[in-house]
Amino acid sequence: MFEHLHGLPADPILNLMVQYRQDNNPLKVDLGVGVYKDEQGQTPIMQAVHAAETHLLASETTKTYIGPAGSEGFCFQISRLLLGNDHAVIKDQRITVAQTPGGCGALRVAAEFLAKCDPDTTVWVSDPTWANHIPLLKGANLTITEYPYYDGENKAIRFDAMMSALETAKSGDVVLLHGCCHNPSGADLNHEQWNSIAELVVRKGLIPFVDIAYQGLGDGLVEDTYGARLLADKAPEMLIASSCSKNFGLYRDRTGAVMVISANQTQASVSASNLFSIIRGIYSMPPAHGAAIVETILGNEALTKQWDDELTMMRERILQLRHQLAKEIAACGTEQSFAFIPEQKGMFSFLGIDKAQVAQLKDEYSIYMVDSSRISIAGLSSSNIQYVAQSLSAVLKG
Ligand code: PLP
Ligand code: TYF
Repeated sequence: MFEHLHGLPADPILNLMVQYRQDNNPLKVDLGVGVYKDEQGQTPIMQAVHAAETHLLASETTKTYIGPAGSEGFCFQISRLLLGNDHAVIKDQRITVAQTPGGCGALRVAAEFLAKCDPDTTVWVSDPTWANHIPLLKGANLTITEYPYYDGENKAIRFDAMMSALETAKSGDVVLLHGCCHNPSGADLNHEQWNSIAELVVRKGLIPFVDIAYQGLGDGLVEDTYGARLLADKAPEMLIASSCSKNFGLYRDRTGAVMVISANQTQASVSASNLFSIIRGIYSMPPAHGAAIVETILGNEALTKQWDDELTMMRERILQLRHQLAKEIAACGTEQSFAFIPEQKGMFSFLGIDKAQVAQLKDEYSIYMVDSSRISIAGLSSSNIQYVAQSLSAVLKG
């Protein structure tokens, strides 16, 4: 039976981690997978997370089952963190929230939810988008189509082309939008652009689906939610996938949430029953630990402040690395300008070099990045940034 299978390629991003680990060059630099790293190249456990874990270890009394929605307290806190404490969709009980195994779990559950609403649903994704969006949506047999998003030549959002493409979408089509810190381009929509998208989505009866995996790593915890909050204000129906992997540093603890906003409270209870039924059919209920940490932090003022301060430090360090990289590359006298890097947001930017140059950086300099030339900014540090700039410059000069 198993002989019917044929081998498949590994996840291209996660596979880079393996290749990097096997490289013996002491100068090696990992700009591949999007995980935050400190000056020492470590992905630390945040102190607020550590404090919450210590508290949980001392106070936890049971590990009995929870339901498909996970912890109610976590769901409440995470929806308030995203939408604000007093958002109408929370007050009007139009929102259903379920704790999920990471943002990927949220995306997959949301995809199944859409397929249950209508198996012929079309989801519009940005060109380019995060590579994992495709298998997560295709897993539910949804039809995927692209809208233009990033212009690699001009390092800018192709906003007019994006809007023209979405004008051709039909009522009931779903538009997947990155809430902030677009992965892979780092090019984020401004407020005016979000306003235009909200107008279009409502006018055409499209369903916005916001994936937000980097809240707090772009402009700020509240600032990064502009688009999600606006769409939740305006659209009668909406989906959100949120992740705590990056902003709480909980990657392997698989912590996230799916949110379904329905047109009214009655519909919301029908949506909830379907959402929970889907979850039961996939993994029954989510893992508890990561969400318990988040719930503990967000339910405690001092821990929230500590976490917010740590997150602010991470965000500011990423921005500083962006400025420093652009400066170091310019200092090498490269012809091309990299001044766009500090203008972009979050963990990623494209260097804009070709596949052969990416391979050369890996093979000759042990500098690892995704084939598309996407770099994870947090992989830089004061000890490797000059090496990266000089190596890039050497490759560019041929
Ligand atoms: N969405 C985007 C755009 C991402 O980059 C990621 C990865 O970090 C996720 C969702 C979900 O990640 P996770 O499942 O680790 O929470
Ligand atoms: O894009 C990234 O690097 C992160 C991490 O299957 C990631 O979003 C990469 C691949 C994957 C899950 C997470």
